[in-house]
Amino acid sequence: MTTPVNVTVTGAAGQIGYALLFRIASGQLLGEDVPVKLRLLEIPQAVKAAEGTAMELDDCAFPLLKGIDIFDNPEAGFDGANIGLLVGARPRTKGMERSDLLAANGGIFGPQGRAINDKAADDIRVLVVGNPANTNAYIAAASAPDVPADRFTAMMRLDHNRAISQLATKLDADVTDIKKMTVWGNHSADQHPDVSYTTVAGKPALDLVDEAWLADYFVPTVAKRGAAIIEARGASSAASAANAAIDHIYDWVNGTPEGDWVTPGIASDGSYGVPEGLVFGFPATAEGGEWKIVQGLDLSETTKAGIQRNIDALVEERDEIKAMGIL
Ligand code: NAX
Repeated sequence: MTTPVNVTVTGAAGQIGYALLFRIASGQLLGEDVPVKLRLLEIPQAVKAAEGTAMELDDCAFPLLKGIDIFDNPEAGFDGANIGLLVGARPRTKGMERSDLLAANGGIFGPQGRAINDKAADDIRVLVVGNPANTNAYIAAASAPDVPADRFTAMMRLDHNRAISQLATKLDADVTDIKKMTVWGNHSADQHPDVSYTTVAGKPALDLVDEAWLADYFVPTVAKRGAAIIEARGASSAASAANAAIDHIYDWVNGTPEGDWVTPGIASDGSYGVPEGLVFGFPATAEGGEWKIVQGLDLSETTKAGIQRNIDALVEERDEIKAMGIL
């Protein structure tokens, strides 16, 4: 039998964790013929709740689930990990300054990056979901000097899927007809959803929607969808976030479909003027377990401005964590 893949999930007792773990264990993360072992990492106060979730996972009798271990320290949690889903983070609470948020998350993602550096398997692939996801991924990557930086990614896929859904609804199209969507930048309200190269059943999206709809409805609706979900549900996106994490890792490992691309947050190689190392939403394909940024796109002035806005925001966060001595 194939050796099980070790999947470490942090924040396993949280609401995204609850929506994510059952799908991983059922084979949706890696494929329906790939056995998995789950390694749940939580803070000590939440270990009991994680044990409860593990009991429910046991009760599903998933054929592909070959073990569940629960940890409250990163070295043990990431020992032998092939995939790391970093979901647990310090949320912004009322009155919290951005510098406090960055410092608190630096205190989580720095040690987790070091543990990944020292303990994870050589083929480790990391997706950071916990916010601020792009900068948390940057911190984790910078704390793991022995792991190639391109193994640390941040989740932009929920934004990407939201953009596809909004466009499909507008045009009364099937989501599967929509190809080559892009959400540039940061998983924040600064993000720049972009349909410049998107096709809908083979036709350019730009021929089907007008600029006013894009600027006044599409971009703000996608960028502020997280807040709209909180307003409606009284809690932040959970199942859709878990779904996007599954999509991101599945495509990374198994490859993206021919003729399409998706949006991961990946370490910039300098493409499109994004400073090297910043973890940024790019149009990308995956092949052989590696993301490749789609090259050579001509960018409109609107897209260039959107990219620059995101560069500015992420550079500011990066410089702030450096000034605080987190890295
Ligand atoms: P919850 O508060 O339900 O769960 C978070 C869990 O993380 C808790 O069980 C907590 O004990 C655990 N945790 C905290 N610090 C930890 C540490 N150092 N090690 C291990 N576990 C730790 O939040 P949930 O709704 O699950 O959201 C998790 C994160 O995802 C948040 O940061 C949230 O902002 C972020 N999101 C990111 C999205 C994205 O697209 N990138 C979208 C959804 C979501 O908002």
